[in-house]
Amino acid sequence: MTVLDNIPTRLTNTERDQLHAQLERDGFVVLPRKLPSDLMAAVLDAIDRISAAERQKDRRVQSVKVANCVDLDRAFRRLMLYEPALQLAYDAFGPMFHLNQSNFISRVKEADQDAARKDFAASIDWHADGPRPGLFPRVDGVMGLHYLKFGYFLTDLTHVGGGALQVIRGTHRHDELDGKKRGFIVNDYANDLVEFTVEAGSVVAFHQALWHAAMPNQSDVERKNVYISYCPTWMRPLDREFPTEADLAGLSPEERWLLGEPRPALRWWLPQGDDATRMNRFAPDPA
Ligand SMILES: O=C(O)CCC(=O)C(=O)O
Repeated sequence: MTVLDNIPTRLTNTERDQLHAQLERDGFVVLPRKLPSDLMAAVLDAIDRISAAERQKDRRVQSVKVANCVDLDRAFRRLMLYEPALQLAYDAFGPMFHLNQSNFISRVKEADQDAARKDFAASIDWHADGPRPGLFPRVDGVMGLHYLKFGYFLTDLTHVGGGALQVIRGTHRHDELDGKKRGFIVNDYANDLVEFTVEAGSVVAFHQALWHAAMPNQSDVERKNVYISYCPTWMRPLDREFPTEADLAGLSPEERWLLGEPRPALRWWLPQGDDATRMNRFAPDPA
């Protein structure tokens, strides 16, 4: 059992069964427990340091989005190893999964944002994740789960207009925006619209094909969050190249595995040695 702040974070087998069923039905779940506060503090500190450095480059107040953040600070690698996320990834993909993507966003109040910088770091309209989602293979006529994405919301979003993540329930089983490249109206889906106006420390997991969006932050609370996703080892990561042995110096066997340690081509597909057992601690507990 992992205990940080004396709070056990590991999911029970019953919880993981329920979450897995919910994920299949709705395309998303909110994890039952919040992030431990020491982990939150470490990640927030890293976000603030890196965002400050980015803003130094251009002193106009701006929202910041940084890809592949696991390579920038150990705090993000701790988050990459967050046990409940890896338990759910294990349930989705079995033992042969690794890191697909990591990024953080620090989203300032829209009114403070320079107009020239109103890009996808400032807000992002309705979409399903790609690359070009319609080209992913389908399973039984619907988009398969190719990666599972975790949103870690580190600042309060219970107030109105904070730029929270929104999703439309069940749309992982639809074509992206029902094929409406023009004329998509979110109110047509109002009954299934879910906005995560959650407390700091909340964690949301979702299917890559679920339609989602984040509107501009209209509040005074800077929205800070991290997205980390996992995919089978036979898929390449979305925002990084695989590391060399030198890049992995001093990292744990689990970190090496998730980051994609160098190995012969076939072993990305067929496990050898301890490949299929490296992530064993995230398997369901023995009955
Ligand atoms: O800004 C957000 O929270 C949404 C990010 C998003 O849509 C994405 O990562 O695909």
